[in-house]
Amino acid sequence: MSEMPVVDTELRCFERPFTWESIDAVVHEEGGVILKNFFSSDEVASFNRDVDEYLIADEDAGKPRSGSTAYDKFLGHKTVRLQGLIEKVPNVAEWIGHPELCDWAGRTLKPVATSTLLNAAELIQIGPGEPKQYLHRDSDSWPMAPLGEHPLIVNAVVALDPFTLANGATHVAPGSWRWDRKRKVQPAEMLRAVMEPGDVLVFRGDIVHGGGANTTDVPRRALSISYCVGWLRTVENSILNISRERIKMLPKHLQQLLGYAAYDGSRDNGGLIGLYENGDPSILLE
Ligand SMILES: O=C(O)CCC(=O)C(=O)O
Ligand SMILES: [Fe+2]
Repeated sequence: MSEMPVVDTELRCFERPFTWESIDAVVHEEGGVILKNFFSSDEVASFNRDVDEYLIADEDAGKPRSGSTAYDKFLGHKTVRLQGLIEKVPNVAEWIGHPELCDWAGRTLKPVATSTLLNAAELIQIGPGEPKQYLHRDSDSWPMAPLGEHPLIVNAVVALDPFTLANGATHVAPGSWRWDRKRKVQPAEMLRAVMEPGDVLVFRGDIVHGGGANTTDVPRRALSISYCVGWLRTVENSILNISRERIKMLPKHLQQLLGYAAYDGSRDNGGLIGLYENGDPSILLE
């Protein structure tokens, strides 16, 4: 009989004062941690008010329409997903560009990239009756990319509602980037990210995870901010989703995160990519 791997029964939690060094080490080894009270209740309340306002104005917003039946099921027919968030919820720019989250992403991806892109910033509101999402790795978006010691993508899921076992708290399998892709997950290997609003689940995008079923009668809202290596095609096309006028108003590091920077691969004997007219696309923002 094969031996069952030993996993903790709960995801590790950190609360300020914490050191990013210890978080980096746990994320690298186990795959993810929860940062308690990372955003304040005032920040969450104000963010939620802006999202409510947007959703009231457009009841059909965020329905899956990928054109693929399987992918739409993955996105969730009872789930509201908003992209292009910087146009819809202005203050989200500060969360996406949060210096500590961006630095964490940059450090984690540094062994495999010299700069980072926003892969996607999505509001994910799992509605009542939504079944459990397919377990997946966010890195499955690039199925040809090998799983290795260092992830190509990292994700910060901010709880904007309480995350409970009943309303869809994210399922997470620590250590699972070390598994063969075909390996079936055992239920005992999955943990749940039970969180309070303002808590953030930070994780390597190559661990097996997925949104939970929402068996309650109210939605479960989250903001997922994923960052990837700067040489990858991103899930969300930020350059098309966010107008150049809006991007011009953002700080430089966010402009770069959204794609207005060439990727310089010369550190690794590579070239420059993402060019505009043979040069850096930031010229378009002048
Ligand atoms: O909403 C969640 O808890 C996770 C969703 C997720 O993993 C995804 O859509 O890629
Ligand atoms: Fe995911």
